[in-house]
Amino acid sequence: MIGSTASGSDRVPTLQWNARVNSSKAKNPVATVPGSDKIMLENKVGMIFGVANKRSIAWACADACSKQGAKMAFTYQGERLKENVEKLAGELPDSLVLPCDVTNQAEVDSAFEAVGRKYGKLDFLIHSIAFAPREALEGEFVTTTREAFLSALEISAFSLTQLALGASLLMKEGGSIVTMSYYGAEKVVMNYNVMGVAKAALEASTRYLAADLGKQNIRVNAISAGPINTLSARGVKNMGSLLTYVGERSPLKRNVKASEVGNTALFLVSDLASGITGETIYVDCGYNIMGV
Ligand code: 1JT
Repeated sequence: MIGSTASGSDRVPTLQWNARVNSSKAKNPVATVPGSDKIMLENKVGMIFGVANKRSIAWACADACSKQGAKMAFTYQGERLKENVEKLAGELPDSLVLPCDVTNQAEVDSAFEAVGRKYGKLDFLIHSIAFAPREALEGEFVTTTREAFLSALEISAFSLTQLALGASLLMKEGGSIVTMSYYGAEKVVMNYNVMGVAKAALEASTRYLAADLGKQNIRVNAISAGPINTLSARGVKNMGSLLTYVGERSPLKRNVKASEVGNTALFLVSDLASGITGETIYVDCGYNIMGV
């Protein structure tokens, strides 16, 4: 049990480990509202953007949501990733796999249409996509090309607005949208460069979308995750030393795990977060609070 229990009308939802979904061997146990014995995302439908392989943050989110009963559609970008995503999604009941390159509006429209046809509604969307040309994530920001700037901002930031509009048409009973950001949105992180500018736009978009969609009971939040060794991160020079640096300085003295980001996404898409919108929540082992 986590937290305290109160009785009668003072009863505040606390969290308890759910025996139904957590076997004693479960690597990443998940929490549910006690007393109810109900799973958190029963009858909920989600869409997950950004799975490349099993180490993806998007997959960690899907895994946490699936353990709480959600059904999900997965999108992949490019034929190269199709097989990976089909294999992973194939492990989950009632899943759907769709191609979706966010620079192609027709593909985005068909993805939402397919979800509408299969499930008849959408309850949550997890946006975990970003792109910048590799050269743009090295050296100085001042040399960023127009092309690199525009593609990074289009794919990493504009896509949230684009997907939020599509999702809102299917979120008839309200919903929750979660996106992934990084500390470089707020402070200069060497080499993060144009991605930092894109993530700043993404976090601001989160607030503007939250303001617009609140009247439809759609919440929009960002998770600012600490660095994680994913496929995207592997393409980055000196990722190993960044992980060591952050791991040594964070209050928890380690790097964050993808499963911890996944569990936070689960919380944000669940009713436990019903009062939270427009926020950027750090899931970074506390790194961002440190001064010197
Ligand atoms: C992208 C990549 C977005 C890597 C990303 C990302 N958001 C966080 N990371 C990890 C990272 C990358 C750098 C960094 C710190 C963390 C790669 C593909 C494009 C999208 O700099 C210190 C460069």
